Amino acid sequence: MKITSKTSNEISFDDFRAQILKDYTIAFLSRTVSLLGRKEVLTGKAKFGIFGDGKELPQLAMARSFKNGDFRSGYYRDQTFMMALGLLTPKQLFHSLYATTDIEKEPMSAGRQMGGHFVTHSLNEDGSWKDLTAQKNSSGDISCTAGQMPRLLGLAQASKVYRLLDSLNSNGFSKKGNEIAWGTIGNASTSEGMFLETINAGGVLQVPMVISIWDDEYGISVPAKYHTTGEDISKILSGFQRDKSSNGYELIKVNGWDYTALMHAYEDASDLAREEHVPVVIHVVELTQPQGHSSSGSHERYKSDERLNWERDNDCNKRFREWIIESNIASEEELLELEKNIKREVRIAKKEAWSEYLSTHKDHKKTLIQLLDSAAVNSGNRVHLTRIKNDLIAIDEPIKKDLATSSRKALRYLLGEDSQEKLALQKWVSNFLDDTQPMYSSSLYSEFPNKATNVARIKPNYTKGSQKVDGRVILRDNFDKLLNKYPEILIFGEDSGTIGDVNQGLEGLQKKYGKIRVSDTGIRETTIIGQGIGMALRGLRPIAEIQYLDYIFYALATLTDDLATLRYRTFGKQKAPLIIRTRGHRLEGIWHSGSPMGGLIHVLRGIYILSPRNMTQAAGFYNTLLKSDEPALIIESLNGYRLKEFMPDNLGEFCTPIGVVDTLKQGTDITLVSYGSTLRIVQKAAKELSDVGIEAEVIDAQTLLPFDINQDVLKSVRKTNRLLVIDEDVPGGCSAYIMQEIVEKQGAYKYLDSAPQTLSAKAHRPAYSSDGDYFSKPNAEDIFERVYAIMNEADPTNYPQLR
Ligand SMILES: Cc1ncc(C[n+]2csc(CCOP(=O)(O)OP(=O)(O)O)c2C)c(N)n1
Ligand SMILES: [Mg+2]
Repeated sequence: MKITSKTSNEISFDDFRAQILKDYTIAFLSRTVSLLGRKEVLTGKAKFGIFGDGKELPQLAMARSFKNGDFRSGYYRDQTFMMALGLLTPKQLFHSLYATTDIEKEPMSAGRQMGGHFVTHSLNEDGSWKDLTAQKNSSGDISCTAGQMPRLLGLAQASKVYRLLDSLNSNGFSKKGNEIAWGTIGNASTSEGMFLETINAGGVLQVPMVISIWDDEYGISVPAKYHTTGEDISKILSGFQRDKSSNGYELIKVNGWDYTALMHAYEDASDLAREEHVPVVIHVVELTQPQGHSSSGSHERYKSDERLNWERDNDCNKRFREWIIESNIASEEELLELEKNIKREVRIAKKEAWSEYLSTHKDHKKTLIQLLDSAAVNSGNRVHLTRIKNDLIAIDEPIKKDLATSSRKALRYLLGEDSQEKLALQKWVSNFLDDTQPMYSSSLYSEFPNKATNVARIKPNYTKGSQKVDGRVILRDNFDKLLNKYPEILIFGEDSGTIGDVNQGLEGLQKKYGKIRVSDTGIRETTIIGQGIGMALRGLRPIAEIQYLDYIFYALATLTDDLATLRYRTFGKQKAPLIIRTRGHRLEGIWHSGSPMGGLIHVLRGIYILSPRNMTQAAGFYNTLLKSDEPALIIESLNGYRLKEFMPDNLGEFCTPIGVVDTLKQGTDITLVSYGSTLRIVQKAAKELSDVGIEAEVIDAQTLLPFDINQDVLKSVRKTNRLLVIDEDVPGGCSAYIMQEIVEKQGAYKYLDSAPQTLSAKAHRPAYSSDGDYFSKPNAEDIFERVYAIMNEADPTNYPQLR
């Protein structure tokens, strides 16, 4: 391990001085924002504040070595870094504290994220990529500690892929793979599994990432001895240090108050990572947290007087300032003047941001007061309407909620009355809500013309000579076509490379396309997904394999916190069109169930969830997704790889539409909706029902998120007037979601002659073996009997009781 503490003497003194004063300006500016920002929370103007105080100096060093095309994947302490690169102004930071919903004013998330979550824009207004090599990039932060780590791995890996794959067009994404992915993480968060998993994977993959650990010896109130063995994370990581005989990391430890040592540490790390693609950890120690963790409480509660005194003396800005004066770079008076100006600048920024935040609300308030005034004049409820109006007048600094509440409550007092003024108020409320809701709800999925749900169906073509083959062969040959057609596709996962996945869906493809494009990974689901997210953020088209559906839970945090929220939390300014491939449905055993769809569809809103019944449908989904740019999870049917299907002629071309159901059997008596492998059992039961005169219509939901956007199930229920949803998830799981979609959203309740029902698996995880499956999940007899019971209730004469 290197301990760095050299002094820079490579540039002229004037340049050196100018650089230092510029850095001091940013450090002081950032600190002033932190101090004033916290006050905004304490006075109630902002809801929550978390700032970068105490961590300013190392971030200036990181910013100095950060180049165009580089990416940051960090956490909430990094405001100084963002300011140093011109990616964040004090005014924008105040806008983020207030949650201004205008993306121009609050470019981090248009008010969706708390302050301290940093983002740059990767996409143009029309959704197309910006030139990421011409700007400095920050992937969108999330609040979850260490959640930034898995994606960091992928951001770094993208450089490696762009450097090694000559065939790839890297325009706008990379210049020969010379970009570094810079990670930041707090000392306490290095205890998270995600951190350690990422460190190991980064060492194996040898990718250009520089991870800074901001070590202030605390995680909120909890001191290092509870977080870190031996209280020293770089000591722990020393086993990852590279040496002559093996790859690994370069580890650097540096004091967070030592300006020149920091500059050198970052220059060294940058050279090594950028040129040689060696990952580096910089452990920045002796940092402080002058205002305590966040606006939620003060640190005097948990730090000793001794520690508090030490922090005061060793505050990195204070020591930087002392060093500037001692080294005769600037005098005390010069610095005082500089500081005075900065304080004024920040106060102005704060004031302007608050007034801009309020201005549209105040305009609305004015209009609304006039409308309430007019509506009151001839109303029988004049007194009440005037009270609402006066209450609104009394709110000096209204938020949108105040406007919505008063106007909507006022309408209740106009019930039964008829006037132009009432109409005007009604119209205002509707317009206000229609305009405001998207500020909080847009961009969960793509809203651009190339969104996945706009990709049209292209049917698989068959000719007379079409052969029946194992389903996995269709998938394999389709992946072959796709790898050939899209050089930016990379497929990776456990056993995906050499053996071509555990079910041979990628057989022979590593040989054909090389070890970069079709690769094996370690057993580490979280960072497999992180690799995918990071690479997708940089223009590649990763297909990340999770070997079996039940093991996706190891990666669930990264999927739900990071991938699913990405487009939403960045207000549509970043995208990661990652495809996750896995297999499941009707497996046997507690950890091989293949069934837990309910959990997934609820926590993964923002990702499409597709459950193809066979390999042709699955291949069609891959083809569809690659024409678009949205993330999706595809769950192939494990027990379908060896079932025979006709081989289509147009591999790589045919497209299974997303959000469109398939009717597999026509019927008149009842609509049966199911998906995945359970569908085959439903089809079997439907045949047996036919034998007793019950004609069931069988519909494959096929895509769960989104479900049936053309409302075809409704058309079926209008015909059959009965509905049964069947799946292998727990009671109240995915089947309840499908039921809500059909009965409530599509309005099928109007056409039902029998109570709509669900038939799901038992509440426990499924038992092992064929009998375990039979008694855990709906079987053909269960389905037959449930349908028969519905018919018996409706028409006992023709369908007498079975048992
Ligand atoms: C997964 C997760 N667990 C808990 C939290 C709550 N939390 C927020 S910050 C924090 C402490 C982090 O300490 P450290 O990593 O040392 O960073 P510092 O704030 O000291 O810079 C905790 C526990 C969280 N945001 N995410
Ligand atoms: Mg800490």
